[in-house]
Amino acid sequence: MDFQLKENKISTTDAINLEHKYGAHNYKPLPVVLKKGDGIKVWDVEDNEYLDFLSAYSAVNQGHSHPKIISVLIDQAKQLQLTSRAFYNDVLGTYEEFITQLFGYDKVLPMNTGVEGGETAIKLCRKWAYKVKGVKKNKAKILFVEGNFWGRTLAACSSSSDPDCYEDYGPFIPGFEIIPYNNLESLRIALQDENVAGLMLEPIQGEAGVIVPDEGYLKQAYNLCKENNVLFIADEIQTGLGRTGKMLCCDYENVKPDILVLGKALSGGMLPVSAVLSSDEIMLTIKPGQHGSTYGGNPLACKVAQTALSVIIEEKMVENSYNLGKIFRSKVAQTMERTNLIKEVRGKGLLNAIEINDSPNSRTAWNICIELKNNGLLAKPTHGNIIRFAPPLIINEKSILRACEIIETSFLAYEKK
Ligand code: IF1
Repeated sequence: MDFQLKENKISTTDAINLEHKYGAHNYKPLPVVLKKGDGIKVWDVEDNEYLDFLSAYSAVNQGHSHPKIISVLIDQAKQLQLTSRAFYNDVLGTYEEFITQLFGYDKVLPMNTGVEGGETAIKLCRKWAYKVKGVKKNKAKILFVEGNFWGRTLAACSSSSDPDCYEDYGPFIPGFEIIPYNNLESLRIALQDENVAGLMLEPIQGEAGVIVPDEGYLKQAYNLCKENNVLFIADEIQTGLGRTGKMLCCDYENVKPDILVLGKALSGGMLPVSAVLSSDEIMLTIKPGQHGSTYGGNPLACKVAQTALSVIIEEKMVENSYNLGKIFRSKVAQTMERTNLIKEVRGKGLLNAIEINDSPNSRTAWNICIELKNNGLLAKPTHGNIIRFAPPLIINEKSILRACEIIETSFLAYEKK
């Protein structure tokens, strides 16, 4: 067996066939094989150029291969990559000070993937329930909302309302209750149970199809939680870090979550970095040895994350996201006048979606994404007939207008077929 790394030159067909033959079939990717990314663009193995309108599900808010993040990655990789938390290191404390002061929290618990951040938030909430709120042992309940998505672990599956996420993965973790999203009455009723310790939700639901709740929902949900001594946990892994036109989506309603979960673009797409931020009262319920991870808070991740956060601020990506998102939605609204295929365009900042005027299980959204790909823009359907459009936050007006042209051309061409 020749274990030499295969030469990079590979055809689209060969690359797809290799993945099909040797890889698990847990995804159905669009038929494009990427080999390079730079800023808002990616290139496939046939050297076709695309505007990336998925940004790796909002992990690449800062654009592909951001030079400052790459430079820090390389320098730190040459210096010290991983110590484990068995020892201190000269990077973690500085990063912890930076991120806690940036978001206004006492402490941060550094993890790796987003779902580990969600798991950490749930463990903190349960610890707080027993140690502070006084809920009876193993009776703590956490509320989730229909349409939520926070990852693929058994806890995430146990709190999911989506059969694709939980089917055949039982038995499920107890103590989770699912209530309707964007529905304050159901929350008020659920909070009557004194064992409820937390509510975890996305301020805009990404996977569910960029579901934007009513104005005031977040604030009133937060207030209901406070009135009932329940923790408001915001999963800002996809909506955070400028994606929706504010640093955090909760900022739109001046809601300060009791526990804030960040991930994805926290590393600018370089490596998995997540973070859970909270108060001393909540965070210090976890004692030494009661939670952790091999890579959590590693020096490489900390340096990359601090730079990834800094460039968002230095390059005014939040303001750009807000302004260009408005242009995107207004341009697509004009396209809506010219085609029957678009039911709605919605979102905030540069987290937007087009809902197709067709049944959720039609292949229209997929076929339109193929049309978009052939015209130089990469996007992917989320649930059924919804296409998410989420470019890196560094995109400029010229490119957003180019993207809107491609979208209009693709929809009109598809409709004619
Ligand atoms: C897949 C979805 C997006 C997330 C929110 C936590 C996590 C995610 C709001 C977990 C992750 C990713 C996972 C990826 C596809 C993608 C996704 F379609 F699955 F739902 F973005 F919408 N909270 N979302 O969106 O973070 O553990 O993955 O780092 O699993 O297919 P992770």
